[in-house]
Amino acid sequence: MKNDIRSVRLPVDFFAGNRRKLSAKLPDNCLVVLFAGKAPVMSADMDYPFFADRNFYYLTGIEQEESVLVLRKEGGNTSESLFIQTKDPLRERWTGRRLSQEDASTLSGIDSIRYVTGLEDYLKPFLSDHSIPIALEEGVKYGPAKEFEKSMRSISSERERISLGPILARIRMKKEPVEIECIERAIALTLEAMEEMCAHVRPGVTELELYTTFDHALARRGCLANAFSSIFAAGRNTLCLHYPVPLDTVEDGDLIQVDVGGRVAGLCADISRVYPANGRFTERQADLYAAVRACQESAFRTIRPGVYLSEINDAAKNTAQEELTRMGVIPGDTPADADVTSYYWHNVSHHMGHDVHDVCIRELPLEEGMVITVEPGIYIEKWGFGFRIEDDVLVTKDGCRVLSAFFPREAEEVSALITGVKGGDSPCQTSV
Ligand SMILES: [Mn+2]
Repeated sequence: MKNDIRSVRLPVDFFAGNRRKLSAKLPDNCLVVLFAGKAPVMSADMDYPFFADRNFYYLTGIEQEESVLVLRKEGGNTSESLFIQTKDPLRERWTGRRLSQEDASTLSGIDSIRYVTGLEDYLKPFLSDHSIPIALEEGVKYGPAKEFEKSMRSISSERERISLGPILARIRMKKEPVEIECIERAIALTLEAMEEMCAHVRPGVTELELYTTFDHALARRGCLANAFSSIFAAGRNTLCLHYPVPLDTVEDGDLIQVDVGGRVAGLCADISRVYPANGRFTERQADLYAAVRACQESAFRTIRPGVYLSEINDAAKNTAQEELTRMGVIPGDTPADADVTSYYWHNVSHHMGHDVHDVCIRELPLEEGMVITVEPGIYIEKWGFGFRIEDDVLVTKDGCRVLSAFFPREAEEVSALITGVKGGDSPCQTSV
């Protein structure tokens, strides 16, 4: 296997650097309190698997439940404290090893590691002084961050609160080179698994076999938490964008929409392809394929620093309108007929990073070093199918670089991948 990602981690300097970036954007005298979170209850005594808040991970490199980061900026200096669960041999017998203070310090680069049982006492003097602004995550839907926000609102309405979300979104939008390397690695991982899965595509296979083949290929390479739940949808199911339960059988003549992403050191990939079950596109399918690819090329041509996500979307949507008119799907003789939104269901781009739909401020223009997806989709209900083709791009000084360009994307290449007739090598380069 080319890509074993079990030991890939972001370096401790990365997390320390992120804390410095945040601190530089905060006013003096403020206190940051940020929670890793807690696994939500599924039912009875079952929890969902725990997944640390991405802002928390971005600042600490720690993924352990109930951890809390406290930063105190005073006189231009910022002191850092990380609170973690206490060691508990009985609990650890059930739920696995907890980090020691030394582990937590090594992973995060934070010297002061304390136990979360002491958090309340530690915060008391700061919280009783209402002149200290509190920086926190607002609008979190559940868990300790929500409880903390509620208590901050109730104990003092006059205290200044600083919302960390928008500040961290601005920082996270611009990727460090080490993050881009991990994203490239996640893309390579995804495409290796996609290639393995493609060997199973044929009429009569189930969506489930393709789904599990893909996820198994990721897991074997050490990726146990995908960027998101893999989407495998055949035939009419392609008309459901986030098709959730892949149990149907693939029929001869069907298209199969695949929308998948691996994750490396927390960073995501997000790639979509569409495959003909029997290896051959029908004329109509090929026509739509050319249309969606044309939309994608319009988007690629638009991307450069200074451009807004809405402009990329306008470019792709205009091409969709032209292509739908060319195909005769939109008659184009009245403005009402020409309503492209009946076929163009979603935006073409989103930022991608530690979250697959990464935090961002959509009103800010693109800058060099940002990573976005380009995923135009056209869905034609009366034809019984529709699809998107999705690649991930890095914004460069004067345009963009398609990070997933090395993987088969043209109609003939895609067909060749299914029929096994190779049109050439598809090397999966890795660089981390
Ligand atoms: Mn996407």
